[in-house]
Amino acid sequence: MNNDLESIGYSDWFQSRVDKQQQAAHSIARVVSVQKDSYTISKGGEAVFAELAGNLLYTLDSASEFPTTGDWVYADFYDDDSHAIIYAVFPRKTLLKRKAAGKTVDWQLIAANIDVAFIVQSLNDNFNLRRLERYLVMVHDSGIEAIILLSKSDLIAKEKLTEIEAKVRTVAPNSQVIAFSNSSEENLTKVIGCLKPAYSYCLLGSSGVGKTSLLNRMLGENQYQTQSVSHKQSKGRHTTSSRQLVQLDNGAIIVDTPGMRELGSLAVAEGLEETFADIESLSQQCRFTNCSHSNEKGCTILAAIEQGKLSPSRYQNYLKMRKESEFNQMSYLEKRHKDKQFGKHVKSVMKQKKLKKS
Ligand SMILES: Nc1nc2c(ncn2[C@@H]2O[C@H](COP(=O)(O)OP(=O)(O)OP(=O)(O)O)[C@@H](O)[C@H]2O)c(=O)[nH]1
Ligand SMILES: [Mg+2]
Ligand SMILES: [Zn+2]
Repeated sequence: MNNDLESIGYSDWFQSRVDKQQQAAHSIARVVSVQKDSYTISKGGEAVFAELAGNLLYTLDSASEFPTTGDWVYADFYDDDSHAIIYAVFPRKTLLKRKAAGKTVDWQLIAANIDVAFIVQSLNDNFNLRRLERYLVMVHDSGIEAIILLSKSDLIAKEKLTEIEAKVRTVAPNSQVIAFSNSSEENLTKVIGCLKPAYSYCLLGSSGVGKTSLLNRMLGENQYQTQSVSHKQSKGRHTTSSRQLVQLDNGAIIVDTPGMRELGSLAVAEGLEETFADIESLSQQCRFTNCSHSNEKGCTILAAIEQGKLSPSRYQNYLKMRKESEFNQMSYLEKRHKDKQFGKHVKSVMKQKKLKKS
């Protein structure tokens, strides 16, 4: 395998899915950033300006098929690698996406082929267990490992911190949780110690929690712009507005993302199962297989809530997300069905036209 590509995350997973024909015709590269109609891509060195081949543009039929930050692509490089054309996109190992607001069915892509997501909440004012659960569901659904970072530990008292950490462990028993501070540098080396060469990471979390500040700390210089929360509120916009892959000195690859006001709707059956494994397993022990967990005898969920083993708000949040996810999955399938029928309709109209002509 090519060492330069490996250094930016290429692995056996991608190698075993390589398209022999594409590989023979083109180079392999990774999408570093996405602009409106163009990209920058890299073979391990400098990022190069790239555009989509007309042919590819023509065959992509939904927004989620377009290349996104972190994608592997087949491309041709021209003029001493000063620009490039993208011909095809590799299968994705993981994909972070959220449903765009509104009634559209399409997804807004956040990043592809991320191995580990840092979910950041600030300890002073952004901390919220229910929101954390939403992020966990999204990350787990993509098959990505989650590390929970509680930022701005300099702003709260030790006892309060211990209390919050304990709460976080109840909603994410299998994830690493680190409280840290960009300002006092508390636990900063511990956070940086999570980063492994050639692994891809992303920073997720609300605006103002300190994602970009952390990236700057990781880089050891203030390369990217950060902004105080109050200043942001007066301007009403996020400081970070683009997503790009950044390689650190130790070889880890990281994507900073603009803070998301809301995660959008979910359609995430698998993510729910993993994030709420405790509830899923409790519900399998109810006396009745069709238990609605509302008033039945022998309901293990109601019993767990009664005994204080399951927090009612955690259970409520689970129900809310499950409902939302079921609804979105259904409407998605329905939309696909409609699209197919529309396709058939177009075909039959074309056929009739042809018949009339002949
Ligand atoms: N006290 C304290 N302030 C911090 C810490 N980390 C970041 N800040 C401040 O919080 C503000 C927001 O930080 P950013 O790094 O811009 O936040 P962000 O998550 O990148 O925000 P968006 O790009 O809008 O999503 C800045 O004023 C930072 O100086 C910290 O650990 N402690
Ligand atoms: Mg930022
Ligand atoms: Zn039950």
